[in-house]
Amino acid sequence: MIKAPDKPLTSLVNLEQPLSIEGYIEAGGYQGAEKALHHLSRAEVLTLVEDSTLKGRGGAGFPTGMKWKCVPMYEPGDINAPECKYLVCNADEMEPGTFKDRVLLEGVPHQLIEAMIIAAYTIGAEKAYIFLRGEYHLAARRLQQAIDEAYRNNWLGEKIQGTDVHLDLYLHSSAGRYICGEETALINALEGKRANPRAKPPFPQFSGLFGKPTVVNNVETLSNLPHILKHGADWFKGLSPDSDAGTKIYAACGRVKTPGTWELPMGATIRELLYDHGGGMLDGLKLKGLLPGGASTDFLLPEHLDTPMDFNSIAKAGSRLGTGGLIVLDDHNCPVSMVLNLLQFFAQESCGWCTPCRDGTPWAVEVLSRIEQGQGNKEDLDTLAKLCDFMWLGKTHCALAPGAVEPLKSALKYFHDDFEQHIDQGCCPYHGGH
Ligand code: L3W
Repeated sequence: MIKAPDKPLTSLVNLEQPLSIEGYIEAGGYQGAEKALHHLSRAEVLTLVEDSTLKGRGGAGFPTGMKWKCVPMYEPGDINAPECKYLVCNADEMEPGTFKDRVLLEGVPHQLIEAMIIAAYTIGAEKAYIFLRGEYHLAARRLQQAIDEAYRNNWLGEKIQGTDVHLDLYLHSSAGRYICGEETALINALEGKRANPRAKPPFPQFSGLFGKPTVVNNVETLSNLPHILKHGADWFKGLSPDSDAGTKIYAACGRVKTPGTWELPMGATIRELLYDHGGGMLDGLKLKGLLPGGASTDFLLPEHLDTPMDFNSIAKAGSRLGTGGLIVLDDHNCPVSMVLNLLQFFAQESCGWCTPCRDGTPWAVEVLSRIEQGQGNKEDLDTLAKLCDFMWLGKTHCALAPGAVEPLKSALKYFHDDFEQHIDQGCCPYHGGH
């Protein structure tokens, strides 16, 4: 009888030396894939994943089963069937303040490969790609080593473990742009094109890589699959007391005592993360605000500390769970300077396709720089508010500019006095000007 782990994603993580395929199998690895390939039909695996209510962990929280269900399925011999379908793992982890997938990529690469076998089998893909952040060199080495081991042990390639299932898995290291984390930009990059996002619809499940049905899932999302297969949908739902099932790899960074990552039941509160795991603020500093899920989320305040870190609760508090990586702002750090720093990142990473993003993000940088240097005026605050509207959802080609707006808009709301003080005092009250 296998004991079901309460931290399934990270229980086999070893960042010094990840398990070889033999070690992973000895620890119960590849049993989920074995069950799927030998004992369950594609439709049964899909039902299991739908029943688990697993939601995407890359930032948007889209239900995984629903995404897979969109992929057209064909009977053998159907002349309308595309000659190829693809599975892509989005491992382009570049969101500022987000380093959760890295733990899984470096610490337990076989878990991801097993997960991809299960996902590819379910959607009927025979080719799969891991699109990896360019700077993740150690992860690249460890993943390639694990892929080679999986081929040697017939967990990849032809007739996997004596079945009719075939899967080729390729590792692709990104040339290094944040926008490649957007699934359609990622697909363009894989095709060797400039990484501009495509218009959606069509969603990749219908027309993705090389125009074929393609599923793109995040590393953490996929890594849940072996465990759901092994222990079932009810076990997965029971991991969390919350409406969102499973665990979540949360993180905290900023001036906290012990920054890091922790796998906890979905719905752990911000307070638990920050104080029980992150050790609280460094001595002498007070919490002023935080971004709950990477740089492209709205600020929350100390009054939100008891909010559960799940999709609905964080949305009700006025932000997004995003990647679950807290970026903490303390009372000795200038919020204007922090938002300027984030906007500089987004301006640099804009693909330049649509006007609101191409022109709006550098414009916001210009205005924020002026305010931070003590050369701003009251009209600049109106300009920033107008820019937030100009770059909002529905007016842009993809989510990059609206993501950039989230910390800016919420900083203007919550830290308005700080903006005013810069203007009134003619310098940064935190840094005393430049
Ligand atoms: C079929 C529909 N499929 C949506 C699918 C869609 C995609 C998934 C989520 O951005 C966010 C972004 C970042 N029929 C569908 C459908 N889908 N409607 O569901 O789609 P979407 O458009 O809601 O989001 P997205 O474009 O995937 C993700 C935010 O995450 N973020 C950034 C994370 C960054 C990383 C990283 O560093 N790699 O994870 C943090 O919050 O701003 O808003 O698959 O096809 N009707």
